[in-house]
Amino acid sequence: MSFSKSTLKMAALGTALGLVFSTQIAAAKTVEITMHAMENTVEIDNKGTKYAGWTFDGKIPGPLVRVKVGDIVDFKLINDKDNKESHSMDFHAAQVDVLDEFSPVKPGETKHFKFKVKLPGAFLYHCGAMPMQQHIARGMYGMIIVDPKKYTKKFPKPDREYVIIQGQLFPNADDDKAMLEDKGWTNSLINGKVFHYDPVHDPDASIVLMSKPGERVRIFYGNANINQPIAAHPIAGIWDRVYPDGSPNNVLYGMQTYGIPTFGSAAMDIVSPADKPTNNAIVDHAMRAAMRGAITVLMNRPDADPTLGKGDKIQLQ
Ligand SMILES: [Cu+2]
Repeated sequence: MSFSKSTLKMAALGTALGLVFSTQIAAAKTVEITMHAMENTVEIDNKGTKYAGWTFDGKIPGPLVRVKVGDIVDFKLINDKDNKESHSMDFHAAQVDVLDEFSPVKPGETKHFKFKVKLPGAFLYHCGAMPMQQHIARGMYGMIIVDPKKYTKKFPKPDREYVIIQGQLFPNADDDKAMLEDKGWTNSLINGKVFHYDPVHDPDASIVLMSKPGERVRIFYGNANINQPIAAHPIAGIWDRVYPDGSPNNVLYGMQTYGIPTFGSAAMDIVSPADKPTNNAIVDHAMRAAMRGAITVLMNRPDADPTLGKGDKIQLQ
């Protein structure tokens, strides 16, 4: 028995490629993420009203994913076998093949794919299974923040960070045709709940965003509406800087209101006066959204909870 020259050559080439490949993998950090597509009941307001949601990992929004430029995301989507629907994952931070990585996964099946994050920003992710507007409206969205390798003068490290993802509540969860036309929605959802962080408009609200006077607070604001843009404004303040799509490469200064398109985002910095306690209300200044739940209170006071807006308290539940 003997190996032909070409077989040996192939084997040698394979070894060489293997070495190059493993060196590349070793240089980048691989971040393993597993999510379950779930068809589960969620609470869509502060008093616990139930809704037939479709979710990533059981909540609206899905888990906050945070990686750094250059990392490799090793992702598994498990569609639980008791589900009725196919689901999928569309990461806006990925540059892949819509017909491959983002394709629908049947109940009981798992999709596994990897991608390298090449650009910094605050990207949304969502289910792309049809009817897509229904999978989004019922709650299948979230954010992946891709941090730059370094903070800079143009994009300084903030003192606190918060994620706000705004969506819409369609009480009739089965009417995907109405959803498509924005018919029948009753409320705006902020991280899955009406007036989630606004005790001024909802006495049942128990959480607010907090900072100390003078701190730089960075709001990563994502738009998970079906069709409507968001007019993001900090009442009683001015955005010190706005980074469209959360990218350090895009910077605007001194903005009153910034428009965020559907399934786009912005990172927006607010710095409150350092000499006194104040409050801001971060609103979607489109009144149809604000009055239906899209108001978030940011309290700036010396005794602000030091744990809020850091670590795992960035997307508050
Ligand atoms: Cu889905």
